[in-house]
Amino acid sequence: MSNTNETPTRGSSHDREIVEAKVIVTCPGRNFVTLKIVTRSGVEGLGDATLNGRELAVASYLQDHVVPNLIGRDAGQIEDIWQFLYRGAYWRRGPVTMSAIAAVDVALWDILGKMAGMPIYQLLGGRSREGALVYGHANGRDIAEASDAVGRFIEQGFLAVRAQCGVPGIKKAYGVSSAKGYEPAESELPLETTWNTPRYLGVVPKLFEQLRADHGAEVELLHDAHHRLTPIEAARLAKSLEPYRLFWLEDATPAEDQKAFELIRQHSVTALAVGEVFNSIWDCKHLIENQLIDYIRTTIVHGGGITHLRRLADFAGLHGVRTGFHGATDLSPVTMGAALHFDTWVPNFGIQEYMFHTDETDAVFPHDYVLRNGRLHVGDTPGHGVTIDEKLAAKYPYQPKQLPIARLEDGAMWNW
Ligand code: KDG
Ligand code: MG
Repeated sequence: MSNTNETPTRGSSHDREIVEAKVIVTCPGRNFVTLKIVTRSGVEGLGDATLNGRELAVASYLQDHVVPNLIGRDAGQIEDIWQFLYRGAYWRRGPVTMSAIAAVDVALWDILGKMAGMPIYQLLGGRSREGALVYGHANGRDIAEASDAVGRFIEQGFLAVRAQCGVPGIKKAYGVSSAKGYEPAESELPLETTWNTPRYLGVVPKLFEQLRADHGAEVELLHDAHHRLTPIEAARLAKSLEPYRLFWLEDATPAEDQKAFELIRQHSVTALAVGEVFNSIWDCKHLIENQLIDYIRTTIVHGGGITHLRRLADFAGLHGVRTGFHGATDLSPVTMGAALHFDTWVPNFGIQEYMFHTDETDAVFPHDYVLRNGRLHVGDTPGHGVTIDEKLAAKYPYQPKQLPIARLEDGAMWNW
């Protein structure tokens, strides 16, 4: 069998032997790293390994250290291959390792789905919901512009919208973009931005007061502080946002220090989300078992794939924490497809972030998920339903791009 669009027979372990694994780097508007695994019977699986601003590190990790280990293995042994790559490297965790493992894992789940003739959500245990509630990104240079942008999302049928606005005196506030899409990795060397927390803390409650006045009580509103605050500043912001009932306040403070969230919780009932930069269950163990957060943002590509995320989500579910997967445009449609299968199944689903990819990206990665009435729906294509047009991908060579950095007004480095 050579055509992966057909449903192959289940096959023996001989048929499932991995005969090829190929790393594809392409830049249809932004960089993506994709792993394609092929079995002896010709079944192909795709996994995303994109790590924004550090793409080539993961490409090399895969090409030089993972691919030689895959050839000859049984693609059906997803768990064993995961454990082999995690334990076998000796050097556990970290974004590069876990993104590489994720790419292998998702490609293998894709192959399994194709061999079984089933979409991945079915393999995970079946549908728990019709579609995954998503939130879009609205932003504006000031409060009025941001409110207009939220209004446009509501008109398009979005039920949940993340809102960011400019901060007076700050040239490039996080999440505020003049371009059509949000593409923060803009330049070969990092763009230097400045940051001023008191001014930010002054403007955000006013933004949400205006949004509730303009758009009513029902629409779900979200906000991302993007790691900018100290724990006590984060507590102050969370408390000041209580009257506007946010769906969540995201990344209020960097969570390497998981205990910092105790302080935020002591002062506020605003729902908290964190974890898009996490890559292991161990990064959020204290946060989850002490119920210091409400949503975990770690997603498939940076968190070791479906195999590890399933463990994380089950653990979170025990403690009343729901999923809210990262879904910015630097995560390729392959991650979005896999994440949506997970969202369709996972019992403790909360929400899925969704930003539109560019037309160029969509053309390189044809997919079967569709947006309807504020929810994303996966199709019933076996596997995760996302493919790659390799000829088209080859027309977009890698472009070195890094994320910006932030400095305080006195020049000291801060968190971007
Ligand atoms: O690569 C960094 C982006 O993914 C990040 O800045 C986006 O914070 C983000 C979000 O919530 O989508
Ligand atoms: Mg974020």
